[in-house]
Amino acid sequence: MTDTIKIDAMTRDQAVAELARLADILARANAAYHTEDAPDISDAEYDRLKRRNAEIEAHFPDLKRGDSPSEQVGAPVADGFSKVTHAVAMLSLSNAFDDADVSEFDGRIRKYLGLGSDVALSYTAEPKIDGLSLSLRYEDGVLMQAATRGDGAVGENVTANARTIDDIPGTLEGAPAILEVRGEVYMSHPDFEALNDRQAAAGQKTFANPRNAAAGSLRQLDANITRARPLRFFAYAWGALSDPLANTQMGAIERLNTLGFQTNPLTRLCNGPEEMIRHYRLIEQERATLGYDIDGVVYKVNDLGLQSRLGFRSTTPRWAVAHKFPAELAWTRLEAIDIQVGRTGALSPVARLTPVTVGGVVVSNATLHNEDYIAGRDNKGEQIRDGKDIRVGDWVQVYRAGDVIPKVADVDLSKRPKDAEPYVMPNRCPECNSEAVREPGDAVRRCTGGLICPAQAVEKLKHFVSRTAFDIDGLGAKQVEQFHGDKWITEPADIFTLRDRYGAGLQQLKNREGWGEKSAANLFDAIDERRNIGLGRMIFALGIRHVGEAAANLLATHYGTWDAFSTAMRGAEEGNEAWEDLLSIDGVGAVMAGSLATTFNQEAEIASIDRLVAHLNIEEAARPNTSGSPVAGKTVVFTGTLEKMTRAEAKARAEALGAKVSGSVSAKTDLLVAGPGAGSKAKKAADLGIETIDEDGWLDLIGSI
Ligand code: 9MJ
Repeated sequence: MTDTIKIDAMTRDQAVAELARLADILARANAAYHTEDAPDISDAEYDRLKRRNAEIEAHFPDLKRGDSPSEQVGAPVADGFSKVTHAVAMLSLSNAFDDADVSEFDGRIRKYLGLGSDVALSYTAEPKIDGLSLSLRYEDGVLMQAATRGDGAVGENVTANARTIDDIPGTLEGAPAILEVRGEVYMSHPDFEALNDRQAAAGQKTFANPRNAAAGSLRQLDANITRARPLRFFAYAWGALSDPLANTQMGAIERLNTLGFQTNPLTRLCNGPEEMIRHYRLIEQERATLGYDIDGVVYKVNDLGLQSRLGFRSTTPRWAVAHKFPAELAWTRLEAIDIQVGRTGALSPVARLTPVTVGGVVVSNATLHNEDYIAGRDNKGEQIRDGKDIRVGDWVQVYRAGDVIPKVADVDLSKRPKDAEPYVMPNRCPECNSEAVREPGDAVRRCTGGLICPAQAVEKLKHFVSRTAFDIDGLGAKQVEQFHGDKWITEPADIFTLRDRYGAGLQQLKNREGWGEKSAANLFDAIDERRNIGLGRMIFALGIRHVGEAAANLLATHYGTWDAFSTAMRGAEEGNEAWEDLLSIDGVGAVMAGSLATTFNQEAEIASIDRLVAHLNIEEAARPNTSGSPVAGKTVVFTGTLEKMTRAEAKARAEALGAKVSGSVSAKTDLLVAGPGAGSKAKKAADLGIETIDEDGWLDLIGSI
């Protein structure tokens, strides 16, 4: 037993194990003492163990744990969790909504890998648990850290809480030295009902659904509360690994199960879309009796070698997809159509509904998309809903899938009031009365007020501070609206001068209604913290049309620095070199490029962006880890026929290794990879004296022949 080992004689491995054991005993003792009022060890023994823990930490300072008992004085720190940067990003999944999407997923994969339809390709299919994902880091078989997904790159350190979950082993036998296990924390239906009953009986808040209950329970600052909540965990994936778990997804899941994790018993190996869809139907049938919430079925390419060739798009793996269950539906009356003005000036019609419960949630608003949608046409002018239009007073069918905004799907013409009139979209902005026009090819009518439209300005600001953009603690949509209303903040740059203008003097934030000394100081500090910002977040935060989070990250990785990005955007003009370079990014098309170029050519916009940038330190984008890559920073051109990989795969792999892939040979080209049939490009490269190799030479060079 490690308790008897003298600290002077301890090996590092013994110290790791003993620190884990002490953390566990002391956390349990704390729980027993604080929440259950039933101490399970004597005070003297508690003090002795705590001392022993501190002495081991003094001997091995680098082994001190994230959740060290020395840092805990009865209860954990009260103002939030520390942040954890995931060693391997925690990804989300792309979605499939019908059978055709599943076949397309298989088709995409075959195309990417260059596999004909005659080649066997198997997939795992497993229920998609509706909980919250968690990453567990084990070092030498000892649980060292548990982190929530957060934004995928940085999550919250919830180690002390994860230790209270029975399905999460504290130690593992025979695991790789480094092993990050990923899976879902969830709450079963009976446990959820019982928890809500207890909460109600104690006069405390109840939870709307098991997912919220699980999230609320895991994210407790006091691990003793988490301990009293019946959370469970299914393992289904992994992050950093020192040795592979297996050669296949199925083998890896079985290995995780052998190591002591719960894995889902409905996981099956399927040979192709037909079997996948059959298993989906079976899981759908069993859904109601499983005893926990699932919201679809996840398919993953079984061969891990192929998974690694397929790699990732910016936020989702190419080798997996979530086949969602159909949305929940309900009928209700459309009371009114209101117009909301978005940050890009888009006029969006919103349905105001007689409140109705859809899948356990009360819905009173739904999106109506745009005027064509209301009229019964899609964006190509073709009929939807058999061409039925939507009118105020109609009975409409509302649906919601997962967390998305509810939508109006259908209308019941038999219940239409006699005096109902076709809806007419306003041709003036309801907020600033500027003309609202619809450009050819745009599905949306837009306010032309630009920066003078208060609705656009406030929506831009809300987007700027949103969770996936600047994410400033204490500055949400509500606060931004108030500050904008009082002209304290009219553009993003104003946020960063708030302390100078309202931190002291006659008019002060702390004297505003709803604010006090502490909350004002906290806000100023939270703003200061965000003066350092990642390039991807910065680009996304600008709210440029067509530039979503994934695209912003692609741009950040491509350009690396704010200077490189903004210089390129200011110089981009259709057809020139900067424009072509922008289009060479996989995932950037002409529409997005046009939107970026337009934004960076408007004087008022540029001036506003420059005022903002002056307050910031924009961090360089994390490049893919290309240390040791023989092609990092090189410009590579592929030409001719590739036989062992498709062009898309070759490009994605070269980019992952830090190379830039170009479509044409020029003096800037470092390397030409020429397959059979290479023509003018090979000749030009020879003329320019550019190194040329064949496909095997390329695979040899990047170390994967
Ligand atoms: C859930 N939620 O059950 C994944 N998931 O794999 C399963 N999520 C996943 N797999 C890679 N079964 C990213 C997410």
